[in-house]
Amino acid sequence: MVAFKVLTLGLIVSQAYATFTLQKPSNAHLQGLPTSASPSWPAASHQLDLLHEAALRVANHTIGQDSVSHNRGTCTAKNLRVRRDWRAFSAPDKKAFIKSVRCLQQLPARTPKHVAPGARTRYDDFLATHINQTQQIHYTGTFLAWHRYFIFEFEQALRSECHYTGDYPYWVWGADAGGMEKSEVFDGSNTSMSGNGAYIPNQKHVKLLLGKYAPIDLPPGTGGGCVTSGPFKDYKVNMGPAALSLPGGNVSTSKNPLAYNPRCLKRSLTTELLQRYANYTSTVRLITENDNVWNFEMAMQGIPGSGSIGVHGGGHYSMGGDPGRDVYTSPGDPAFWHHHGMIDRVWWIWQNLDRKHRLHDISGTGTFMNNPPSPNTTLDTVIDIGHANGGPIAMRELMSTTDGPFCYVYI
Ligand SMILES: *[C@@H]1O[C@H](CO)[C@@H](O)[C@H](O)[C@H]1NC(C)=O
Ligand SMILES: *[C@@H]1O[C@H](CO)[C@@H](O)[C@H](O)[C@H]1NC(C)=O
Ligand SMILES: *[C@@H]1O[C@H](CO)[C@@H](O)[C@H](O)[C@H]1NC(C)=O
Ligand SMILES: *[C@@H]1O[C@H](CO)[C@@H](O)[C@H](O)[C@H]1NC(C)=O
Ligand SMILES: *[C@@H]1O[C@H](CO)[C@@H](O)[C@H](O)[C@H]1NC(C)=O
Ligand SMILES: *[C@@H]1O[C@H](CO)[C@@H](O)[C@H](O)[C@H]1NC(C)=O
Ligand SMILES: [Cu+2]
Repeated sequence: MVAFKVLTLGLIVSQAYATFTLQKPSNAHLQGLPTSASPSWPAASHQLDLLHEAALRVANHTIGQDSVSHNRGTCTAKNLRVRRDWRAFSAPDKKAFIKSVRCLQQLPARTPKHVAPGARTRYDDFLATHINQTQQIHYTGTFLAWHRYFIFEFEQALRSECHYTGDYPYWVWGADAGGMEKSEVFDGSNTSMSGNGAYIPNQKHVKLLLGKYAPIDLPPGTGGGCVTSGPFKDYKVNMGPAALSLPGGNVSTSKNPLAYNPRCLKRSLTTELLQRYANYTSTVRLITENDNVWNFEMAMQGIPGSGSIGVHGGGHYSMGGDPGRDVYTSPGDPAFWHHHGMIDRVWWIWQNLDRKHRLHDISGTGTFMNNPPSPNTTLDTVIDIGHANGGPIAMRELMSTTDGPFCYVYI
């Protein structure tokens, strides 16, 4: 068994150093494009579309031209895949995606019992890997590329083991900042990723402990119990919790988060968190106001001490419940894949708006806020996703979505 340090987000960052400065971006390459975010959500939504279109033009134009991967040249316009907004999926498209996720949740695990006794399904192989590596893949130099590879290999498993032939989805946070209950991802219909949890009255607020920093107060949301409808009503989260923030301020942990602990999927949809941290304006700000990857990845995850949990934390915690409020166990919520599709899309937009400087930009080390200290992440750093899928792979293969193992763009 792996020695486990089960810590809350707060305890891990308690020794975090660093003062952060925002640099003035050099926007020469963004001619005619927004260079700052509009405070109006509809206007910012339009800005996001413009930034996306510009990124897509560049990405389409540079297919096959990347030069760092060993796989150079295997991605062409012919085998290019696209990733799409969940709202652009037809009902049959949505059902096909959902069906393949449910299929992975029924296939037997590959992870050996002695490695993760709770991993019962192929879906759990991904969950076990994320629990196991949480402290090496968040607030690290590998954060963006690791999750790019992780969701790509999940997509590969859907295709090769569950006959999925559709596109990979992303969740546009800003579109749901007016009410998550109406979201096509969370409305509880048969074409959603299931909806809210059963309503539990009088829930106290959640407090995210941030070590020496003031705790961040999160409202409790509109659900709290098990999801009551939709495709994942009977799905069981098999592992965790590892560091689950509970209403009232406690954190729930288990002695071995990889042990078998089947329980319902709980949610407590919290629109207020999307409004605060992941609205259209904050998404456009993230893209336009950060000119190096350190600032970008820190703003995305929330700069410790700033009071922000970023679009990344905003999306995760807005699902609420269990495992949505547990950084380690978050892939146990099947909407994880839509959320991280959007995370990858935002990185892809940011990269393509200044490919020359940003495609291979890496900053950070191999440990959560460099605690304990570890070497800088570089293009040569090798990551792996354990028994989930794929094999060990160098960061250099993961920087472009049309190079290395990848061949996709966002539309
Ligand atoms: C880029 O390629 C995608 C996929 O082939 C296509 O759907 C899209 O229209 C293209 N967009 C631009 C701006 O070239
Ligand atoms: C967790 O990581 C360690 C070290 O890389 C590895 O030996 C172990 O098999 C991993 N466990 C899981 C569940 O992937
Ligand atoms: C949703 O699926 C359930 C279970 O398969 C079924 O009973 C129900 O009629 C479906 N509802 C709609 C609106 O399709
Ligand atoms: C928090 O945990 C403590 C100790 O286990 C317990 O006494 C208390 O009731 C818990 N508080 C809440 C709000 O669950
Ligand atoms: C949108 O998000 C930003 C955080 O990035 C926040 O400062 C702002 O208040 C939010 N907008 C609204 C209208 O809530
Ligand atoms: C690691 O990265 C930091 C920040 O970019 C840099 O100051 C430092 O010199 C690097 N360390 C090594 C050993 O390259
Ligand atoms: Cu993660």
